[in-house]
Amino acid sequence: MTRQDASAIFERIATLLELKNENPFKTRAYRTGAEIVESFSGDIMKLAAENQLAGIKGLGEALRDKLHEMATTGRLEFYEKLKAEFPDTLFELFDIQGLGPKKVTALHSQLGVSSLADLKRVCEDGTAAAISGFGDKTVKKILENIAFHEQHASEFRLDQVYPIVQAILEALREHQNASRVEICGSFRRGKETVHDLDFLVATKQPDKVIETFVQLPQVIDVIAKGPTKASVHVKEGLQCDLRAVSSAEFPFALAYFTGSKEHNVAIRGRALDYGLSLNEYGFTSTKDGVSVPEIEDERDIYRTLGLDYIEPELRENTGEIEAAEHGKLPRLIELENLRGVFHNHSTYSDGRATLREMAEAAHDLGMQYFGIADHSKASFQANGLDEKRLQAQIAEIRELNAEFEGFRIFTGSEVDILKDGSLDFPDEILAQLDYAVASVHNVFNLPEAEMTKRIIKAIENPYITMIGHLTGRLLLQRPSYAVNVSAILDAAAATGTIIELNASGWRLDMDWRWWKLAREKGVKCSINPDAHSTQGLKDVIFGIRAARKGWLRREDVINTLPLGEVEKALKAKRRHTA
Ligand code: DGT
Ligand code: CA
Ligand code: CA
Ligand code: ZN
Repeated sequence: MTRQDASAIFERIATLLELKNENPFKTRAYRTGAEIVESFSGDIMKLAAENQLAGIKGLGEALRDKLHEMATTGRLEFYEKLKAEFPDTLFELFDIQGLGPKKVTALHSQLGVSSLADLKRVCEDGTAAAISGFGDKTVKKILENIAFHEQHASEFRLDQVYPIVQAILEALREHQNASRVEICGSFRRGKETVHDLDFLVATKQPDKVIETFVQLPQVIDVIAKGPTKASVHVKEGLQCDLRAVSSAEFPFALAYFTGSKEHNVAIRGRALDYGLSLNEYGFTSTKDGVSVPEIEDERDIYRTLGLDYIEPELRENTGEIEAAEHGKLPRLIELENLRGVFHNHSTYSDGRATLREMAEAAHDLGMQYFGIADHSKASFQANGLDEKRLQAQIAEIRELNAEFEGFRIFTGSEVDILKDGSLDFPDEILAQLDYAVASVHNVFNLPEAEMTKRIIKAIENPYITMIGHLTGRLLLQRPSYAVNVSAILDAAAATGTIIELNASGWRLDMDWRWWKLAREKGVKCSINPDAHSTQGLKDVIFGIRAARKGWLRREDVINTLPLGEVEKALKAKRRHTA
């Protein structure tokens, strides 16, 4: 069981106890426990398995025992029993945005709502709007959120599936009969959400590998099992397919099942021009005098067709084939290129680790600098800082910086863009910072023209170094607010304002589909984890995947610059406009 699973179970327990009207202190303990498990800096599941959890602040004996049980048995008796007291369908309600435990409790106890279908019915027939805490407006919003949720049913975010992919790849690679193992499909292409996971193995003994696959501990049920392929469900209904092929077929199957379908179609068409027919098993000659080449890996397939190797992230048939033909493919950024991060939070605002813990974690990850951008005062729900607390933070950073060598903490702020486009801090305050990230955190319902004007006004401020999570989307949960991204990019290019690629698996905002255009306009990117815990710093990997999918190179991303050069990049806009 992963720490994410354990944390999610504590979170569920808290909500179920709330539904049962249990003691709020007990509920609170589970919720805190969930946060600690999620953000603890060491290997908490290993410690739990070895009974080494004593002394972790906020984790009482009852929760320690439960973690131990989960880490050693993979389940929790207490949770199973608690869950059995409620209908299964009740859990559907928790996936609807804007429906917290309080509202769920009210709907459940007053109207007997126990499923998504029930919820829809009471929202549509007016009964929900009649109970306290639910006006017409709330009900309308809930119905919108249900519709959005249904549109994206059976999709999963990259960060949700990432640990599962790692675990399954590792298990298959350990198999003595598997010579090559890969993940294909949308996951390999770095999509921000996926429908299912497509694993591929090269083996001489498909039956043996398939038997191992269907018996993996993650598997909940087996959908289908044949001599060369199998499909299973893992948690929350996520489907995983495995196909077994021979070593000779492997590169062809890898290319085929990586997709995208559109890319495959174009590549197959190109092969025909070369007198070759291409499918998931291999090449066959379609013309006299054309012989089938020797193929060992995907690279050879592309080479045969007169193309440079196309990285999986680029295989969307959006110009990559032409670029590969003319030697014009970008050399894509890699995780190792990142030298530091901006836009992170600490306990000064809504982060779970102290400034020192965050900085040390960044240092331990091999970064050369760490930027702190806690919320500003208008984000009161996130414990935003006023001027005085910001000054205190700047003073603490100065002291901490004296302790490090070859590593620096930059002072920043994630300053709110207010409704009219003005900023939550005056210029005199912003001028004291090394950089500022400006973000929209409220009033999402403005018309597009007004929202665009609001953000452009912030962009025109010389002290705003970059714009945070440009469109405000939460993947699979909340759509973007209305904003003219193309106009924003023009304004960013004209002023030298950086656009963030927020690397949180929930956001991946600005979306990869915009980055190629942004790059062409000369807009620079900053890949920011928006970390609220030391663990959260590792989310940069999702940002890197999205950046690659957006055709970005090392030189397009400012936090690839080493310490000593990045300071200049942060100040460039001020010098030109202030
Ligand atoms: P998703 O929806 O997130 O699972 O996206 P994919 O791309 O992983 O789609 P999936 O799992 O249905 O299929 C995996 C790959 O297999 C897909 O990217 C391309 C290939 N493929 C599947 N069906 C077809 C097809 O009918 N024609 C072609 N050319 N390729 C296909
Ligand atoms: Ca797939
Ligand atoms: Ca599939
Ligand atoms: Zn934010």
